[in-house]
Amino acid sequence: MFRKILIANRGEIAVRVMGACRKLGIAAVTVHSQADAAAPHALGADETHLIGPPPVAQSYLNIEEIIRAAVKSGAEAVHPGYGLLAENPEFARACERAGLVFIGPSPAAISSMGIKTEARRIMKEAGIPVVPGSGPLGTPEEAGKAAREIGYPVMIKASAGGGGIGMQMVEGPDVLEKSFNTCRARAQAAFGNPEIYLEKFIPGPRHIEVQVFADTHSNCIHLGERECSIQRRHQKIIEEAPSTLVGPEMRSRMGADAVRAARAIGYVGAGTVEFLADGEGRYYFLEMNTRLQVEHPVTEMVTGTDLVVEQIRVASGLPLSWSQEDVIIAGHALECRVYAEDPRSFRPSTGEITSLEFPRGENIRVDSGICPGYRVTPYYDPLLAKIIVRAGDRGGALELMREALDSTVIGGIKTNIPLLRDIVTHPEFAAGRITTDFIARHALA
Ligand code: MV4
Repeated sequence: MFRKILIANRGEIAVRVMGACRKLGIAAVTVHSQADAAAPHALGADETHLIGPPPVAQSYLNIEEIIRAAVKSGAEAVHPGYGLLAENPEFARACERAGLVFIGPSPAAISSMGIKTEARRIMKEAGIPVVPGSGPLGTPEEAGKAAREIGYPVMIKASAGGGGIGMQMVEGPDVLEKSFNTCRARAQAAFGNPEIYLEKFIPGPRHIEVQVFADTHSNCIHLGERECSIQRRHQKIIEEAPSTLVGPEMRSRMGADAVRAARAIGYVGAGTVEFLADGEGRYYFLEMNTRLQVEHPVTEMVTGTDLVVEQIRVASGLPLSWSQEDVIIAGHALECRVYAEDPRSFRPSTGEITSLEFPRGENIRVDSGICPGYRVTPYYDPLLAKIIVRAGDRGGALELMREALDSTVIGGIKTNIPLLRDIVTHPEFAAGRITTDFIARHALA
């Protein structure tokens, strides 16, 4: 087992990974920018290194500086968290070159899933249902031909995108060329890669993702699904496990498909296979995330696992701690993401945290990256904390979440807690009638 790990991230996830290191008796080294010298992930580490000025391009995305800190500290492995460098194959390769174990899959696995047309091709070949659609498209004429075959409406998406960034719905052939050019220009600007492709538009879909885990001894299992359909501008707000849409039969089919997807790319570590479900029992592969997800705690709560501890064990070469039969989904878990934003305008809110109180209780977990006196700046993701609850059933979890939200105090900045409260107390949400347009449909934003 490793003696020292460097955490190449910040905020709540850096703190979360530190907790797993503590459990395993591993020293945790963190990195911080000038804006984060007083952040919990810097103050709470066994050792922390200043890596640069506030902007991420000069600090948390500065591969050279992070590798330098890792080597200097004598760390044997690097945990990337999520976002930032977590799905950057260059970073995984730079770790390898420096003799550091990257806690995650191989650079090749990261690369193949980063290009969505490549991911779709691989999964289709592996026999996994993918959204009907095209390969990479070069010209509007090619796109027109593909769209006619698929049938309108269609979605145009960026190959290098993901998470809905840059995608556009196209109702019919008269607007296809315009959308094609817009999407292509946006893809080039956002990802430096103009490649785009088409998918059939799936109306009123649900976003359901399956947690998978593989080790270096050819074992691969799934840990059930998470429902992530409550989103705003492709930003998830509330996640839960299990999904109200998924029964035992669908779970084992989706789980088997997700495991097949992971095996198809020789996956190692924690991964997530995203599906779009149409509400009639059909589901389609959308993309695979080759990292630990923000919402991993809901899976941990219903399976009684620690996915970060397992990531570290697997990276050190140990076999998986569980077989498929060991994974039992019990009860219901919900996660609310607390963002630093104005609950009406959704504009980011910045300032010093003047007071802070989080709920406590046996079935309540709070993963947070802030403390009183910390200054929230506009440089980083506005996620402040995640409130996670568990109960025997969904109704109990909803009730406990409302109580947890009501006993949370964050002073000095604005947060989205009022919006979260509106959602968890909404009768339609309680009834499980969740769709991807829930917030807009119920005029909560
Ligand atoms: C779609 C879709 C309909 N048809 N693809 C948005 C986030 C990204 N993961 C994919 N997204 C979508 N892709 C096809 N072919 C509708 C969405 C979508 C969505 C999906 C899941 C959860 C919330 C959503 C909100 C808007 C659109």
